[in-house]
Amino acid sequence: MKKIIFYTAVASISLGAATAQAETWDLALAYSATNYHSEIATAFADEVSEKTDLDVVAHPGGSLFAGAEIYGAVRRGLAPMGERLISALANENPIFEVDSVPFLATGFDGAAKLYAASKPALVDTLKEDGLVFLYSCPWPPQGFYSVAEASDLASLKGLKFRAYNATTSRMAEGLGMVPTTIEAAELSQAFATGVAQSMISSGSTGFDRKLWEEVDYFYDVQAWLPRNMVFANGKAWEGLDEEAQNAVHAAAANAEKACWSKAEELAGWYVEQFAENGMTVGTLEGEVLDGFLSVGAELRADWEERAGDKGVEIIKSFEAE
Ligand code: PCA
Repeated sequence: MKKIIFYTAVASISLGAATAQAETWDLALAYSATNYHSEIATAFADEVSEKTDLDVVAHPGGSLFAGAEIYGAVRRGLAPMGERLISALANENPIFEVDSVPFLATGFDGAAKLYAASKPALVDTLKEDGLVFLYSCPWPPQGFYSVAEASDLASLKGLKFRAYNATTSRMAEGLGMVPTTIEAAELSQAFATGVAQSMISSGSTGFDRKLWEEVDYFYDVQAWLPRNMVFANGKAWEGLDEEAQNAVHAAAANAEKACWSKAEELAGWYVEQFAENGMTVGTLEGEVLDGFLSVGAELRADWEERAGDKGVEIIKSFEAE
C-alpha cells in the first residue's frame, strides 16, 4: 500500500512539472512530410519549441486535419497553428487569390514583389478572421501535367482535370477540360484510378506524388507561383507573453527566408527528375499556349473586378516595384 502511494506521488509531481514547463501546440500541415514546405515548417516548430516554453508539434500530410479543413480548424481553435494554400481560400476573400492570378507574377522575383505588395492586405484579412499571420512561402512556377500530348486544344477536350483552387478549375473549364477539386494528399490515388488525367501544379507536387507513374507530359508553363501561409489562432496567441510572441515571429522570419530559397533551389531540379523518369518535358505552343494565355487574361480581368479597389492597389504597387 505504502509503495503505491509513493508511486502516485512521484507521477503527479512529474506531471505537474511538465505542465508548468511546456504547453503543446499542434501545427496542422497538409503536404507530405518530405516536401520542403513541411520540412521547413517542422524546423520552424522545432525552433519555437527550443526558444519558448511552447512545445510545437508539426503534423504533416493532413494527418491532423485535411488541407481543406485547416483554415477553419485554426479559426475555431481546434488547432492553435496551421498552414494552408492561400488561394484555396478564394471563397473567403478575393485577396487570397492574388498569387494565382494567371501570368501576373511568373518567376520568383515577381512572386516576391507580389507578396510584398499584398502582404498588408493578407495580414489584415487574417486579423479580421481572428488569426495571426506568421509567414508565407511559394510553390515553384505552375506547369501543366497531362496524360495526353497537348498538341492542340482538341486533345485536351474532356480530360478530367485535378483542381486545387477556383483559378485552376476555371482554367480547366475555359480549356474544355472537366475539373474536380482534389487535395495533394489524394493525388496519386486520383491519377492511378483515372479520376484525374491532367492538372496545373508545380514540379514539387508532381515529384512528391511520383506522377511519372501515370502521366507522360509535363509542360513548364510558369503560369504563377501560389503560396502557402502559416498562421496562429488569435486567442491562443494572446495567451503568449510578448517575449514568446517575438520568438515565434523571429522563427517565422527564418522559416520564410529558408523556404523561399529552397523553393527556388529545387524548382529546376524537380523538372529534371521528370525527364529522368521518362516524362516528356516541354513548353506549350500554338493554339494551346494561346488558349492558356487568353483564359488567363479573362481570369485576371475577373479577379480585378471582384477584388475592387484593394486589388487595384495591390497590382499598382506590384507594378511600381
Ligand atoms: N502544389 C500544391 C499547390 C500548388 C502546388 O504547386 C498542390 O498541387 O496541391
